[in-house]
Amino acid sequence: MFSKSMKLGLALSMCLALPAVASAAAPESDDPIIIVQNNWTSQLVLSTVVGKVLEGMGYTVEFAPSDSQLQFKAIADGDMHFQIEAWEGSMKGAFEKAVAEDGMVDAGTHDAVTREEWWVPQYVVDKCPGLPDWKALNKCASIFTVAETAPKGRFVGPPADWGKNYAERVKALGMDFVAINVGQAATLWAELDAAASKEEPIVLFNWTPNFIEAKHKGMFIDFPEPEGDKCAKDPSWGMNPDMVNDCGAPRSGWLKKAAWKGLEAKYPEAWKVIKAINFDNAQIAAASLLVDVDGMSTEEAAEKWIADNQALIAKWKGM
Ligand code: TMO
Repeated sequence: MFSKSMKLGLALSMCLALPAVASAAAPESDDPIIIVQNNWTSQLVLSTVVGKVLEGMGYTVEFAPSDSQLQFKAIADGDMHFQIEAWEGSMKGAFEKAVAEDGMVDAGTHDAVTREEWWVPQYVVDKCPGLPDWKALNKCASIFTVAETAPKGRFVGPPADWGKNYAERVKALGMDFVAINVGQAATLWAELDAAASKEEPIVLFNWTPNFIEAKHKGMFIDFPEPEGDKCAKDPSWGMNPDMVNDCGAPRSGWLKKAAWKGLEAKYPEAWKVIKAINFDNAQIAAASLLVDVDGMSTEEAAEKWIADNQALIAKWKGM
């Protein structure tokens, strides 16, 4: 048996030998931490990055795919534990409702400034004078016509779960467009590549930070700017007095983290890491570029991103 002082000495030397103060007490529970995954590249890569970091601290991690609107209620209920990329343009309504009504925790805002909006490649700007103003775009609607939308123009819209009702915006603003949603993000880029190779007009949903900036020049369309919740909730606001959604998405949107309220008490060291995570635009764009331009798998991209960001990750861990 050890004497009291020997035990103390042993305990002290063990403490000194531990490299990471932040992970000294983890894992507080072997129950899995369930990380939400959505259907766009940066979210998939960065959620995998965070999962690997938590695994490295000794936690058991599971990933659960979720719809980007329904996820917030699931997080509030503790069925899933956190989300690393909640975007204002497409998720503000569902996010804020889950905080206000269901007790979901707003786990902080990243430095990244985001935008999700109709977007045209640069060569379209020459074919349609007056861009990026939405009224100028609308005057050119006919150059975006396809058989499916004739005589109106086609807006290549996002997968349905990215929240915005673009058909409603088109109606509220009286635009000569039909919104045709894609099933998955990859279809957006396939449509863009196909159009760009022939310099055919296209207007599609895009966002920033994203990998696209590195591959195609272009610009977002400027719609009337929303003012708080008024455009989404008050029909009398904006140029259409009878309808909501007569505006665009915010031009400088937030990017937030969302968490289950029980996370802090059950996994305190993991919570500190999640609180500390703060992505900027370049870090998010890099994550998507590794997959969508360099052709890596999500797993490979996560490993590469971790290797490229060692100092940052050490900071998350309080090292
Ligand atoms: C939800 N997203 C960032 C793809 O627009």
